[in-house]
Amino acid sequence: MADKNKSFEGALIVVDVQNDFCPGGALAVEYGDTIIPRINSLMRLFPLVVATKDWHPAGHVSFAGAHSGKNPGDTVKSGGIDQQLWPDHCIQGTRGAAFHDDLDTRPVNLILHKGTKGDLDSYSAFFENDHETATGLESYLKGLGFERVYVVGLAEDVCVRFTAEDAASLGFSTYVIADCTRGVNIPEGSLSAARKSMQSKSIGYIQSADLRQAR
Ligand code: VGL
Ligand code: ZN
Repeated sequence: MADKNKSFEGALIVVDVQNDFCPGGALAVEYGDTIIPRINSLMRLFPLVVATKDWHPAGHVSFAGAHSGKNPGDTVKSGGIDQQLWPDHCIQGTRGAAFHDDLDTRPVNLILHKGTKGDLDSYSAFFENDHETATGLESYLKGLGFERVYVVGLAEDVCVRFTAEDAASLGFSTYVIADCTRGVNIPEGSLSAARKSMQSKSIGYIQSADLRQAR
């Protein structure tokens, strides 16, 4: 997998840079779009780029609208899993589910759709929320010889967090690039809890400038 023209041995995972997670979207992350120019320039430094899309069928189990009397922020039990409810978002094929127009998709090697089953959510790019059903990304990356991943995108306290934590537990050396991610912080406190949890799992927090200097 070594590509002498690229700076890093690791793969870059760009999580859910979609319209619905950016200002004006159904589940907007404040300033979510401001990370995109930095992600665009970083992608060029990596030998492999994976981009994920949250890609839900209409009526998905994570949608408050699919549970009568429930609101975003409530939690329900589904298949023995605590499912937090969100506004309806990233419905397959809609404008909200499309990548943000500013994201340069040309360097992307693999686009992974997740959360595609109606009754099971998937925050992580590696496993669905039953923590058993694999997406295939582990085998893909390991099959190509990657041992290190860098995670960027949206939202820091949800899909970036669970992607990074699964990567670390699968044995990848794992970094989150702090200025290339933003949190939704729902419920309040979720972002600080996520950072604490990631740090306890030996996930490195770095700045994109550190990466450029490491070249
Ligand atoms: C996400 C909430 C629900 C995310 C996806 O991409 O972080 N958050 N679905
Ligand atoms: Zn979702």
